[in-house]
Amino acid sequence: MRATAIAHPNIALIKYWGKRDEDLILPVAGSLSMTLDTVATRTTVTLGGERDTFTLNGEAAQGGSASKVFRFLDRVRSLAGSHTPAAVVSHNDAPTAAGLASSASGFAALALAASTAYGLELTPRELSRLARRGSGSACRSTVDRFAVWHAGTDDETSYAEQIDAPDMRMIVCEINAGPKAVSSRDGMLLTRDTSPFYTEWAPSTERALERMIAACQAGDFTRIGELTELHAMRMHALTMTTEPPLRYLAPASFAAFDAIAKLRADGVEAYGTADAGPNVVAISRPADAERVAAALSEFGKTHIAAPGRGAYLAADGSGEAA
Ligand code: 2P0
Repeated sequence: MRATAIAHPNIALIKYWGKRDEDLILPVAGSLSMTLDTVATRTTVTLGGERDTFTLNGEAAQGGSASKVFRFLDRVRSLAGSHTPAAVVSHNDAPTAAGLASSASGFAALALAASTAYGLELTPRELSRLARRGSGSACRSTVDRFAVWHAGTDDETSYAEQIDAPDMRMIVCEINAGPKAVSSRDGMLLTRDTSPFYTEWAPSTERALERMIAACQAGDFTRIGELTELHAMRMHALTMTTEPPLRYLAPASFAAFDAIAKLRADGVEAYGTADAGPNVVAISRPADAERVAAALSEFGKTHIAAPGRGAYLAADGSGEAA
């Protein structure tokens, strides 16, 4: 009747950008990510009450974010054969300060807390598929350490599972660049509808993913890094060809990529990536992370993340989110 789950964001090395099905949230291509051990979303779902409620960071949520959560609860109830409303109480460690999208950790935690509260016993694959329906990238935050999201062709075949990769660190650099960019969801639609390069994006991403999987299996950090930066640049190049152009990277983002290249020239292996915003995330071997963080600190607040756990239930089973 009540469950609390914790989940962390993930950052993709091969990016998800574009859907083949908006309702099922099936991507046009697979992707691969690291789940972070920093920044948590903690969510408690309690069954009962007159109607669904959603409290985020101590305030009753309204509008779009609340209706997304309520639609998600409807989906869980239809799986469980229940009509009971629920109270969702969620706390995000650093909703904006970390500069990390909260939808991945948010829906991964909600999928686990809600499915548990409604008495569903989901397999890891089923949990990943359920999280995907809330937000595509959330399916990867149900997985420990490194996840590959198989694009699949339908609801059953589109899920994330663990993949081995060498230990590494992500250095998150929060670059403050003013007004908020277009959301990923809207940006993906604009790209599909207006970029002349969109048709080549999906097959080239699948090829990049195959190469990335091979590099992970070979434990080849250098290759992983090269492919990571290449694929991030391709995603940003693609968004810049929409009408009107979507430019997520700021001048300081490019300066951070230059600093990463300079580190490499100086013998420190670091590689950069960036999501749908100006923040830059570098990857490095564990021993180099502090040096990379120092080099990026002039562009914004930085923190270092190691591979972390996929969504998990709170140990005591109670511990309601604040
Ligand atoms: C990724 N992003 O692979 C890419 C890179 C943003 C840039 O996954 O519409 O918030 O909820 O499925 O999951 C952001 O996409 O989008 C994302 P929806 P989501 O991390």
